[in-house]
Amino acid sequence: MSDYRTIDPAATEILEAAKDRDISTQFDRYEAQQPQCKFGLTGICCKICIQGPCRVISSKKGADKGICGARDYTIVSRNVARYIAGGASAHSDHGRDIAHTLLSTAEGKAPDYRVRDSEKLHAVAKKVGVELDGRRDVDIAKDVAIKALTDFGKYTDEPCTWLDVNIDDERKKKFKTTRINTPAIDRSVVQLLHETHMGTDADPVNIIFGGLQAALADFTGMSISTDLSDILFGTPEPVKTSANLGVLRKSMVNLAIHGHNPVLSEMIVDVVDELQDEARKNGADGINLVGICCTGNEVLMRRGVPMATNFGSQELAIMTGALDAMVVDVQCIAPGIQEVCNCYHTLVISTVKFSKIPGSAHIEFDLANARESARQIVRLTIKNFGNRREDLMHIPAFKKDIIGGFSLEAMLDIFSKANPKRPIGVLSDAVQSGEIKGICAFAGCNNQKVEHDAAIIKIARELAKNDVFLVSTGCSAGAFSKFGMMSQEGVDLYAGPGLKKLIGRIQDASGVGLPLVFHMGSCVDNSRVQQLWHTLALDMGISVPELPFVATAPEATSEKAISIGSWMVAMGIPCHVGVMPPIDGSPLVFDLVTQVARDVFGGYFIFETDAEKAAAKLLQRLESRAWRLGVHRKAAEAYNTSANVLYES
Ligand code: NFS
Ligand code: SF4
Repeated sequence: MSDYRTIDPAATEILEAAKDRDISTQFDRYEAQQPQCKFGLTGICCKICIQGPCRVISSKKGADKGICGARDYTIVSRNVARYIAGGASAHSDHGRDIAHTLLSTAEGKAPDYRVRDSEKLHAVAKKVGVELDGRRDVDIAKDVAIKALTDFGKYTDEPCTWLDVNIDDERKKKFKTTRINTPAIDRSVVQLLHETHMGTDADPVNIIFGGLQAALADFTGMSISTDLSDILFGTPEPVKTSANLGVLRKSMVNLAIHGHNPVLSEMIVDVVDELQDEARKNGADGINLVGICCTGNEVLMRRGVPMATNFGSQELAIMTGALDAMVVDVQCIAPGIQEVCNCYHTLVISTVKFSKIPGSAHIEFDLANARESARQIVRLTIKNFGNRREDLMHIPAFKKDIIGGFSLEAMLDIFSKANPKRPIGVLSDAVQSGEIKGICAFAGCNNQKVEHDAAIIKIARELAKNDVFLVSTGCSAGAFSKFGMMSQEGVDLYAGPGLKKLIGRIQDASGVGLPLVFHMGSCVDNSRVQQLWHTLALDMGISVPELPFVATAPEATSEKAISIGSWMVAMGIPCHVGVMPPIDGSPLVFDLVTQVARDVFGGYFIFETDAEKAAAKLLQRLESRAWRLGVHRKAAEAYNTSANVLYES
């Protein structure tokens, strides 16, 4: 591990340059928090009522229960469930905002927005059962938006539309028999908070299943978010850009957009062009827009905006002294950024009523007047350019070229050049023939408990070498973009022979330069990852738990990461997490999510903090699924029957 607990050369350079200044970052504060409380680390601390905190030790008589009598398994499962409720709230509230924006757009109440992707609108409308024939796009959009908003609060018991239309019959049946179908997003979250209230559910199995229902609500919310964002802002297509702190420009006004929701950031991208002259008049060479975290991913995917950095190093973007403003909306914005600004001229501008940081500027984003709000933000940034301190400027020279923008639609379009009749067959045939071992999706965050970006890169290189096709979202995608793994160069350097052959073949047929790791978007775009495995399984005539498809969050951090992992498991995907979440205080809950889940759903969690071992485990899971698939396919061919639906052991 380096002195600075990061493998990112730009981050190391900034931390080194600032080491004599009294600036606290997440890297320092992690050290300051050591040792962290073991009760909290293992999940056996309960603060759900104010008789607590109760800290239980199951082996110690008298201390083995909370004051109310709650045992370790109740406490651990309640804590985990509440993480999921938090994650589902964040993702789905984001989705709700996009749905409101689409509705307001259709009703003429958000005049600065329009439906940019009519094709996607029609595809989504068809999928969710909105009438298309002879209707105008605004009317279709209105019905789609209302249908999406209905998924949040309907009072009937049938599953949410955006869940039901996106999964296969086998999963529908599974979710029905396990009673985790979510009938309404808000209801599932509220019910889970109720279920985990002091003195309601004490049964850990029941609580975990309640958690899974909320996790499916999380999935529903993020599917709405992806679909409706594509309708409003366009479905991503391959786009070239660059990543890491070297994307900041010394002589330009540098504006970073950080957070999650593309409603604001898309408008900023729009107005930046019209305000370039104002920046020039103010002594700059123009405006340079860069992204951080998932807002960064959203505008990278659709508009090719360069990615400055990911979650773990967000404060370091300010410590370049070159950032004139950081505009933030919601989620994953470290409050510590404001304190760093005390030493630099950077202005933090918050934009959402319920997401403020003491000391930062606040310009409330107004949907009805979006363009004007965005102009105000950019103008404030231009003005702040004059407050720069040359002596504090330090832009690391690290920057990598990347190609992003791989929505499933874009991938299938590219694949269609190699296989016009069955585009997805490009990938499924490669799995069936053994050319590749399977697919791995990298998701999730940075986590100070481990070396910044290290495990993400290490596991991916190991899997690529072993012919695993890689896709990524979120801050994992941020890591890959900074390390040149979302470029053609990445294929040359790290792909094994089968993977190289496959990517080369698609590249030759399509004429599109392809990366080692396919950037599928922000964290809500894990819905795209789900659609990828869903499409693959349908094409191969198997169920998801049979598919050689795994997921990993080497640096999972947020509640959202936990809810994503949980619905992936419920959908049938083995899901590795590289940081131990607080559940090992209850062996029962640990077994539930790592073992029992496998029997019930086919998916399960794999907790492994060692990157090398994690890669080996993921490979082993892929190989065992591929082997079974081959055995069943051969049997099916020999006896002219369909392939067996069987979970792996
Ligand atoms: Ni996902 Fe994206 Fe990053 Fe983690 Fe946060 S920005 S929504 S939660 S930290 S990947
Ligand atoms: Fe303690 Fe029970 Fe209250 Fe939790 S709910 S803090 S275990 S008394």
